Amino acid sequence: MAPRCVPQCSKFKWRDLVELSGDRSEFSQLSVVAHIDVNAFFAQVEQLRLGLSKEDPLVCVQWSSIIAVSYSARKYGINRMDTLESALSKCEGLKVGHTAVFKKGQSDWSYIDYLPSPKDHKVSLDPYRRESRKIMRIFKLRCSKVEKASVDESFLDLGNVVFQKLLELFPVLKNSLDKSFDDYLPEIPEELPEGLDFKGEVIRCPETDDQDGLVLQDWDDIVMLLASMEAHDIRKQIEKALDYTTSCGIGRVKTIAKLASGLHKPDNQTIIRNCAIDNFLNTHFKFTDFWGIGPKTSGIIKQRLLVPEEDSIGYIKENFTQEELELKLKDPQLATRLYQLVRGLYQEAINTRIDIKSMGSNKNFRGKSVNSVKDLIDWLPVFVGDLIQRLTELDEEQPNCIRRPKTVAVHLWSWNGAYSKQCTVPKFMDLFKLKEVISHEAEHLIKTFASTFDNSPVSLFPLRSFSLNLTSFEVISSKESIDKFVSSSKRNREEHIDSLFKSLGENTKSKPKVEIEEPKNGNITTFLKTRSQVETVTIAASSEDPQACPQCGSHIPEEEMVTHKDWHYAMELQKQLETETQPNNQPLTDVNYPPTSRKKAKLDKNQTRLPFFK
Ligand code: DCP
Ligand code: CA
Repeated sequence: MAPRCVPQCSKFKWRDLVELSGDRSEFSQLSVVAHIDVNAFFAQVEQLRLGLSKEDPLVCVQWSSIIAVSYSARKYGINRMDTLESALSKCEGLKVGHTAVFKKGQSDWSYIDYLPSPKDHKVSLDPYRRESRKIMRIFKLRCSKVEKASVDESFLDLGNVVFQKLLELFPVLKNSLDKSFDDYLPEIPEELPEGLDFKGEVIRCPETDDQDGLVLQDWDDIVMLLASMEAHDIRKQIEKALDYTTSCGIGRVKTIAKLASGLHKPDNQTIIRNCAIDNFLNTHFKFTDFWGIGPKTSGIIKQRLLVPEEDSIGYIKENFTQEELELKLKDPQLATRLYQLVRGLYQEAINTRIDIKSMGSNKNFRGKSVNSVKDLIDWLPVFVGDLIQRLTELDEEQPNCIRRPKTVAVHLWSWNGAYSKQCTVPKFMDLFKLKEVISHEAEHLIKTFASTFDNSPVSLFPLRSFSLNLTSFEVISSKESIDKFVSSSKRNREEHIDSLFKSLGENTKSKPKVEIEEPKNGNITTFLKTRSQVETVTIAASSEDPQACPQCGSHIPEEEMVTHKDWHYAMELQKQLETETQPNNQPLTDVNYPPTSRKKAKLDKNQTRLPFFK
């Protein structure tokens, strides 16, 4: 039954409405956010890859562990805790899709038509990330602000699009040229325009809804109704274009939308009007269900507020003012957050940028499968390939904000302990160059480190686990997009490096004839001699002279350090070229940089007239 309008004097001002159209619409009093989560994500990807229907029960596995269960398989009582064996015993016709894998020694993943062994394979999640990016593209076409929360979850700020719809559909809003920001909005009309109705499951509000159905009283109810139609449309577009079903929650803030999206799964959406927030939270959740309240924080809250197991949200809401929460919790920030969370008022920004700080590729090894330096180095292409793939994705996702790591680190876990070693790398824009440098540095770090065990009674092998990490990511602005070799404003150095990489790509043993300018105070002989003692030099140098080069120990003025380090790189690469046969890699093309995204008009707080009707 369509909802009825029972207009009340609006609680909202024109300012609230106008803010819905701006850059920070998620902070408007009329804000509306959707959380969309793909159903049994990896299982749906595997179902499509294998040409199966949604009715075919399927599990996605990693070795013999189940990592995703299709909804048709869930009907047989299969869940992630099952082993593959127990799942097969619950459902005879169960289909099994194994994730894609890298094979030892190879930098590209593939699907193989047998159950791969973890002994010589590593799982690749790249296929799922690719599908995730396709979904993201649709979100971004439909909505100006999208936050990727995980591989299959996103928050969409629907404020802007709902604002447009409000103006299109409600003349009472459009024809109010003489209003000021601090005037209250008019009452909602008594009749909704034709065709408007909620899409999905609407949580009831005991105070306003009655036996005849849902009641709309103010503009926030209409905002939610329009948002539900929009979210439904976006989800159906995803299903039509990509064949994935999703679940969705719609509410005033991210935490409410997130909790709501899990309520009706699969392929459905749940709408929480502001008037229904209390009923929704009290009926279905505890305060520990809120996103961002981890075990440690919840422990503190439980202990200091003596929260009962049942109705914890209602208890906190009814028994503590904000000041009392501050006094009891002794943490004003947490007190404010909790106060707002239990009322569904906790407004958070929709973060459209991924602020990556580090990236790792790791693997646990079985038995004695990695029993020597050579065994480990044979695995390197897999780790490097995995990381370069993810850097490529990062560039694609945020072409205006290219990030590169400053540091490469290797972490090795043997039966005797855990060890780490790291070094800095130049921030190459060109991922082909970066790939070569990472491979080279990782190999060098491993060899240097393993050599310290040469005369030791303790053995590094067999290795239990290994991780290659890229850390200290920094944004390279489009202005700075030329590799560091250029930023040192020494063109000959750039040409030199380019020629080095060209020869790497051409699989030639010929030595490029290049002149390298010797940096001030630099000493190549010292460097080459101390090459295997990089770490020792770093520690010794840094304790005595903060401006010592970590590689050769020479004192270098701060402003010349980058140039100096670049020089080391050039020397290293040249040395490597002289001694090794290089793989036949073709250089990747550089990433493109589209112009900055379109700007939206900001609401000027001093402005008193409404700009959008002009
Ligand atoms: N995943 C995983 N290991 C886990 C949890 C999840 O590899 N322990 C992967 C597989 C999932 C995907 O992440 O498909 C998304 O995780 P979700 O928690 O969203 O679970 P699903 O999408 O599989 O199911 P649901 O429909 O309940 O969201
Ligand atoms: Ca999911």
